Amino acid sequence: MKNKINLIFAFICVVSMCSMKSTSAQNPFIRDQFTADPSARVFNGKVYVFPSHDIQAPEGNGLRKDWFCMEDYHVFSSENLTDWTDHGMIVSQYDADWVDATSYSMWAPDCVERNGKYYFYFPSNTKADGPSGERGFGIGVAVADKPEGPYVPQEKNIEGVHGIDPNVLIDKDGQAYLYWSQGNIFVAKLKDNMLELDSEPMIIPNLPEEGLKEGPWVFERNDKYYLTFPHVENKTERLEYAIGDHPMGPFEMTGVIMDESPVGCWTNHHSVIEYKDQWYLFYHHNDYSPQFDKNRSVRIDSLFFNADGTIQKVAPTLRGVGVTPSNSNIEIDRYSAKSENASIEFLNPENTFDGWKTIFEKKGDWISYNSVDFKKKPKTIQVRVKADNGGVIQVVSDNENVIAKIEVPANNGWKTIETKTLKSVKGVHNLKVEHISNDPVEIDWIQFDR
Ligand code: FUB
Repeated sequence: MKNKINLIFAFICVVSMCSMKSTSAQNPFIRDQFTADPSARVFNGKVYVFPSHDIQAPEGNGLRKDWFCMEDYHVFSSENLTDWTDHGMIVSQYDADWVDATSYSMWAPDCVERNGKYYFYFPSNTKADGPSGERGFGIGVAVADKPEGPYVPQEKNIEGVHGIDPNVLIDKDGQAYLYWSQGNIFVAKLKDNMLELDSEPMIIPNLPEEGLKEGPWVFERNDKYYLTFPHVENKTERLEYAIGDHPMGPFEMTGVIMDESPVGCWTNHHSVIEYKDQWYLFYHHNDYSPQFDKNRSVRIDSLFFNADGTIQKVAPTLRGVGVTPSNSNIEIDRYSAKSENASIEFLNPENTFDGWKTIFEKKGDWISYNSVDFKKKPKTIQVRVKADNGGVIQVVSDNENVIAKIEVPANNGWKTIETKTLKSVKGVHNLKVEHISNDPVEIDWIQFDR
């Protein structure tokens, strides 16, 4: 009996050690590691995100310092798109017999559910002497009983598939299709076992001929099939789409979902899901690594369709999606809008994962942050702030009530100031933080009733 109790205790400890919770309704939404190529899926009423896991090339093994470097995958889940759980590492390059474990090339994956099993598709460089005997990028599958794993990789990669960026669509009639890229975008039917091709790979025609195409993501809505993919039309990737009446096409090029990164992040890679009656675009940007665009971070924004089924272009935001509880850190640097002179900088450029701060240089600077959820009327506000000469800021709600005025004493370091609120608010509100004094003020976060 005692042994049984010890075993249960050990199991609970292992499970809780493997799952880390963090709150972020803002972009980027994974805050402690680089993540890219987010494939989002809805399983059992929750959103699961299967991203690539960018790292910096380890020293001493001859890897290029200026290239993608990925050793393993984690999976993340959320019910509200605000609180994210990291379920830990699910597959690494050392787990699959066919993977060249010196290549660090675990690029963009995908995962689908069929008959209660979870099929995780991932590309990597193959071993010269591996089970398939072929070199180059192959795509393998790992299978689990739960989205969080444990996943068991198949011994061989999928025969007949050479390339990267797997994506799987299971159509309404139960037929599964595998899409991938290698210069062009390919499609083939999958057998019911989800592990083997059931048709010859076909290049999808009628897509742009010039410029790299990769990262296919196919979804169905109102009997139309959307083939979405990153494409280099000019200098860097932008997200484009084509529409067809069948999973294998023909598809007709229709438009752009997201323009090129304004700061030159070379890749973008995305997925599209509907969750709780809202469509979302998951994509990536190099938020935590502005100097090196192969260390990326995943983001979410809402996506909307026009009445004719075309997709409205998505403007990337820092605010992201979901509501932010009023009693959590409200990172106003992940703003909804700001005045021209309000600026954002890293708190600590040496460790960008520490996050950002808002800088108000002049009187009248402001920043707004939407969808803060006041479950209770707040009595106090806390602000982490820095102001060498002191200053005053105020927080205004969307009905123009000044909720709080915060007098910041002169100080030369970060301080958390607490002040009583002036007006009560309840429910979900958009907030505006305004600088109403003359000297510079820097803000890390605000919070109510800490
Ligand atoms: O993450 C490595 C590669 O960069 C992906 O496979 C591509 O889609 C691009 O995002």
